Amino acid sequence: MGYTIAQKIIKSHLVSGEMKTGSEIGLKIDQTLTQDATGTMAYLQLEAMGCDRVKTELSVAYIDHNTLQAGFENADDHRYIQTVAKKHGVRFSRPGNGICHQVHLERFGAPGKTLIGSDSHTPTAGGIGMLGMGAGGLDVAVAMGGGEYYITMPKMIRINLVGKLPDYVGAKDIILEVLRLLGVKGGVGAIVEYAGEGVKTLSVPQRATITNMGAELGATSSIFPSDEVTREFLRAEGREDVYVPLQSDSDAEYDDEYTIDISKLTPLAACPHSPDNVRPVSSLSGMKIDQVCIGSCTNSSMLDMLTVAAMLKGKTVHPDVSLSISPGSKQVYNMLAECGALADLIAAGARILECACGPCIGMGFSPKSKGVSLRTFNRNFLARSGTADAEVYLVSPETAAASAINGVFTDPTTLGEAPRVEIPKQFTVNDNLIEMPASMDAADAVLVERGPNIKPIPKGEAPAEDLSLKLVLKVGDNITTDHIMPAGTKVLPYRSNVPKLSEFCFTVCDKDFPKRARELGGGIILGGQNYGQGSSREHAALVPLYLGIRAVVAKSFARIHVANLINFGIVPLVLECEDDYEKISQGDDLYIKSFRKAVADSDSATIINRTNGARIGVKLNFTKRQREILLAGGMLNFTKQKNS
Ligand code: MIC
Ligand code: SF4
Repeated sequence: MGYTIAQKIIKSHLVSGEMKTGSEIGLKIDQTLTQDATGTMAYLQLEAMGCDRVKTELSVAYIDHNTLQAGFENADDHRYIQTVAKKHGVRFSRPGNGICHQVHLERFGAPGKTLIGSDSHTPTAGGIGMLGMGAGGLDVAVAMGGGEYYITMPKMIRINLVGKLPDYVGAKDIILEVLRLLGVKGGVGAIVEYAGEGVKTLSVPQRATITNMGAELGATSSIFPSDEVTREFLRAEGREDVYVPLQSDSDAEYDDEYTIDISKLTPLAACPHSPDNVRPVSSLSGMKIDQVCIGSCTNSSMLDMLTVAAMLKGKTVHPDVSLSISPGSKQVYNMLAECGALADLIAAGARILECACGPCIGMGFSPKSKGVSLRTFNRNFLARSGTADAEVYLVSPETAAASAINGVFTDPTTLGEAPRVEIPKQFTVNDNLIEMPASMDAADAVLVERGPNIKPIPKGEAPAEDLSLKLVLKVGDNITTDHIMPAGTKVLPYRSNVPKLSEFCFTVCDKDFPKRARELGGGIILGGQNYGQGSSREHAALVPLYLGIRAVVAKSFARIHVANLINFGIVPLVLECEDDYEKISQGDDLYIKSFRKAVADSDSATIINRTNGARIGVKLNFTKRQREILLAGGMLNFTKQKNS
């Protein structure tokens, strides 16, 4: 039997385990990336593990999330990351150089290689035929130290693309269609591969829009073949030398297969508050809008920006609409300036932001109360924009630009002839904002600067003999990491300060949660399906740990989050029978006899609800490695014990 693209990359990077769907495998990681909102923790952990020099082929530290610098906190973190990167052999992408995924695609991504990043949208690299996966900072630190990255061997989903996109329909509409088909849980435990004739019609940035938002399917990764289009992109970046062709074998087997005729697609929008709540733009036409934001790692390439500039040229943004544009990288920004398209955007009245995550992570540009905001981003989770009652719709740059001009939701296909946009054959390459690390000899002399915002990482604890704790919070299905640990201007500056962050934990769902958890000295959380979807932020585990959470019970968990819980010694327990969710209420006294023993060697345990007498079965489906980590009270303790 032949191999899929992903299986080929996995096979050539397999260090441990068997390539059997559902079993744990350990992979050699060629490249890593971090960003500043997760990076401080990752490097603190690298230091705590005693690793002097990274062992990967390439590791890059980006500054792109926390660039507002409303106080000293972000700037402190930037300087810490800059100095720690220099000392440990990591390249540093300075603030102003762009969004990690966009820059990585442009300057470092390579077909056939593996990449993990402390950001859930790391699969963007799949647009160039690279196996990119999002991970918690601790897993990235381990990979930087030369350790394997463990995943569950994914199943393979193939999506055949047929035809060619019509005018005004973008790559974003393809991935929105996939989200409509599969839903936010549809990719869990899977790698999504794109194939078929339609693939050839899509440029690398378009492919990257699709693989980027594969994160919203819950997929482990998404990937395109590496072909002549890939080679052309790499040539334009002056990096043709890293090109290798990569296709699936004709007899490769897939677990699921879908076909999308992209020539029949119409503009789509993901409606509040979930990326899979997809409807045709035509059904929303005429709805009054207040804001449009164009950018983010999903839609900020030269192609996206040129398309928007061509649509805005000679027009004025509607008086009731505020339009922000953030190009994805300095390269894109520079080229927009060089070709004059930037002038068209400015003239139309767009508010041009720096090339960073910006409004996507709630760093400014929050909509007005009950505001309707159209965004070319990838997530429209409740309150992520910074305005709790805002209605955020995820759309393509084409729909965004058309609507910004008209002041109402506008289907761009109604606008007449589409502008023809050509991306340059050669990109402007200037890596002057990427700082090289110190040489081995000079590394000792580099002083790592730690500002007062950087606080120690909370320590995990080994599981108690018997677990006896209260249910401190009960939440529903599809709880995102933005619910658990919100972001935005007020919170993000404290990503290196867990005690301060804890004041915001779960406040989107229940503003009293931090106080209650503190008063009770911690407890257990109960969730529904897909608990912890969204971001890779390990703060969604670290902060509950700090508040004394020892276990989370749920109907099911999202991949990266469950790994983060285990890494920090919080035991994830899966309900054997989903209906038992009803048998536990907030405030109940829960008891698991011989809890520690169950973590050590049992696949199941029974929670006794001492408040109502119910007995609830839970599964502990852990590998031997995961049990050892949990018993040690988390990965850092585990690594220390192993090394002592
Ligand atoms: C996001 O899009 O939610 C983020 C911010 O990029 C996160 C990382 C973080 O929380 O720092 C992600 O996607 O992993
Ligand atoms: Fe940044 Fe938004 Fe992309 Fe996350 S999804 S990396 S916040 S641009």
